[in-house]
Amino acid sequence: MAIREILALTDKVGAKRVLILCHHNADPDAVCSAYAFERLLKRLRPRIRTDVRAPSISKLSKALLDSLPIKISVDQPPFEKADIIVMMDTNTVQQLEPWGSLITGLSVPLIFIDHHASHPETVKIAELYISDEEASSTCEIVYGFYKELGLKPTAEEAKALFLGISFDTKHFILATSKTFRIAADLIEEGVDAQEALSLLALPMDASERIARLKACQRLKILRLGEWIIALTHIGAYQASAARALIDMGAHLTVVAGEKDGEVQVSLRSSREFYEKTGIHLGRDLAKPLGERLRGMGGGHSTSAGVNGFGRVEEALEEAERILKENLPTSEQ
Ligand SMILES: [Mn+2]
Repeated sequence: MAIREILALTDKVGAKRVLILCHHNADPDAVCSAYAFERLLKRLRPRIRTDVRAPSISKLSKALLDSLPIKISVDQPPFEKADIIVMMDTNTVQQLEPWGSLITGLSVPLIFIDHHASHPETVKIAELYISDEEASSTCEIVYGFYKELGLKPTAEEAKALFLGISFDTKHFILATSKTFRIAADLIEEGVDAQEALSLLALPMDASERIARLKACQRLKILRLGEWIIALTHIGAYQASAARALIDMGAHLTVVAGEKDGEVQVSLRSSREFYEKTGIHLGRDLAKPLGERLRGMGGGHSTSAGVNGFGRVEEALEEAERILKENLPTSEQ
């Protein structure tokens, strides 16, 4: 029904120009669903001129744009020229800021295609609201359009759809049986799953790689009971280094950095550490550490940060002291 309703609307208003928008900081699902939808619309109504835009594009999406023939501009579109505006992966116009407020004032029919919980304000302003909360991604909904019409995506469209689905399902961790069926279809259309998934790893520049490696070089490893704690310092990329150390096997990591007498600390722990010890990094480590460093600290259960004053050595010593106060100290 869905794609037929969209076509009925474009035909009814005699649409010559269709503007397709992604939410701000457009993620791969938004970007890829916009691309596939644009291609499909062009195939069905070749005379329609399409224009795909986003107020901003995520770092990962930008990297994907290099390997797919997707053209998306971040310039403000000439809204008055559009006969229909289609919002992809978006459930409120606020997600289109700074363009959101401009869109609500228009008399152009608005179409929303999305898989998030539908929003009552959007229901009011939408001419057509295609929302499927069961769908893993907007790309899954767009693939449904092809199915509905008995069409097959081209190899490039299939690749884009596969990328959007992989991203939104966290590499299929959140996939349903339907998602796997669609993924299988797309692979049969020529998608190289291994290559596509590798594109979703954010490229890392040389300075970040070196920062991570130096953080390892300067590592102090501590055992508190059954827990392995990794403490280190690095001038930049503290959060990236902290994530890397958790991936390498530390249960908890403290990465400090210093600049002009100010010290910044990134804290990460494994889920297992939090569940077994009940130590909440934001509350039990970042907050007291922030106070001891005459600054502020806070965050989530397994991810937190501190900004304060002093030297990295001091920050790491204080963090160690707080951990020893909170954990059984059978240090080896
Ligand atoms: Mn999405």
